[in-house]
Amino acid sequence: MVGDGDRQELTRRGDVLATRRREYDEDDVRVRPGKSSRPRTRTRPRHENAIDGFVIAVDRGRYTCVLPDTGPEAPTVTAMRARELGRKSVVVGDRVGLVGDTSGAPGALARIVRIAERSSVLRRTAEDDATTAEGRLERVVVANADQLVIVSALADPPPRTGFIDRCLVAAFDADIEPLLCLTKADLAGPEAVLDYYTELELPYVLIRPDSALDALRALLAGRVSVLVGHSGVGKSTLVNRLVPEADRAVGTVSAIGRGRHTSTSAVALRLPDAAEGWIIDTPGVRSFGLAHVSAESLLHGFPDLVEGTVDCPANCQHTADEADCALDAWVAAGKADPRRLASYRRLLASRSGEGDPREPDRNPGDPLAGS
Ligand SMILES: Nc1nc2c(ncn2[C@@H]2O[C@H](COP(=O)(O)OP(=O)(O)OP(=O)(O)O)[C@@H](O)[C@H]2O)c(=O)[nH]1
Ligand SMILES: [Mg+2]
Repeated sequence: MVGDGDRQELTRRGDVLATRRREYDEDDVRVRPGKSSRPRTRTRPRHENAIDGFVIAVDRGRYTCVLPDTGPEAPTVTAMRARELGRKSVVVGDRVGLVGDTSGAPGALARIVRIAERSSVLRRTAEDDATTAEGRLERVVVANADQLVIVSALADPPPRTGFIDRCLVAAFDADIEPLLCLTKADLAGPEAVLDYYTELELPYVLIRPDSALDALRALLAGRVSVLVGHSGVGKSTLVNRLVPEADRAVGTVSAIGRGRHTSTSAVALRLPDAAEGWIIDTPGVRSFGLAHVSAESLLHGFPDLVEGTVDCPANCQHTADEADCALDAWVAAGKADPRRLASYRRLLASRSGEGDPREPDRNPGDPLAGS
């Protein structure tokens, strides 16, 4: 039996809970109930006081941020994540809300209380195969990039169009504009690679140690660009040329054309002068897994093939064993390079768990084809 007095007491408690519940925002949904019995409202940072920051580096739970409208001389702000962010990851390129000590003084620590909606998210998976746990392990490489600079050396290590194709798929999937950056043009010519992409009208730049970088600088100005590529292709070397004070460590390439994974984390660097842009150096990757991209979306990375699928039967999977896939006729008619179709089909196959996507010899007739 609940007496009147008790009922009032219950109602009052209910009101208090309801009020508290209304004060929570969507971030609280992800918070696991803490062991502490203190009301969470009291420990929550005051979001309305948060100031904007841009994450330029992440290192063992510490986030280096710059504040907008501050010049290159302004101190950076070191921050940690507020507990209430839950499992949301903060990555380089994120625009965040900061509270606490944002002075940038030595030892000062701010807190990230908010992650702004991302205009783009570049992801990659460890493997292609979405049917295995490792395959599904997904990493956000960077947030809010507007340009994906696919860096490939023309030699040492040799170019791999399979890898470039994967990056193109990731770029189209994330709605980030691709730019092909062919380095070490002093060691080999770009003809073979450019020939492969003839149908694509892919913007590209050629880099040699003594080349002027004006064309590249113009393409980077005013944008957030992220460099991706195998280890040893010269990403950090390029960043050091673009941003002389960057001082990024540069590695050597072994006799068999393998880089040494010199860079170990992504870092955003402000482009000098009036360029108003950012360039993000990333660690070299062995592969660019695409398990997070649907089979349907894979095709968007192959704009030269898209039109060829118009005559395909309904539900055509476009694989090599689809007898009526119209892509074979499309390529036979010279509308696209047969190597591009082979590359697309290799990706389709590796997504469904067939074969090792990183195995460069899957197409022995085509030395460029590895990924
Ligand atoms: N010949 C030649 N060598 C280059 C060029 N660019 C870079 N290198 C050399 O390539 C090697 C690797 O360069 P890095 O800049 O460390 O390569 P990275 O892509 O940052 O490698 P990771 O950090 O391991 O991913 C260094 O020995 C550079 O001197 C180039 O245009 N021509
Ligand atoms: Mg590097």
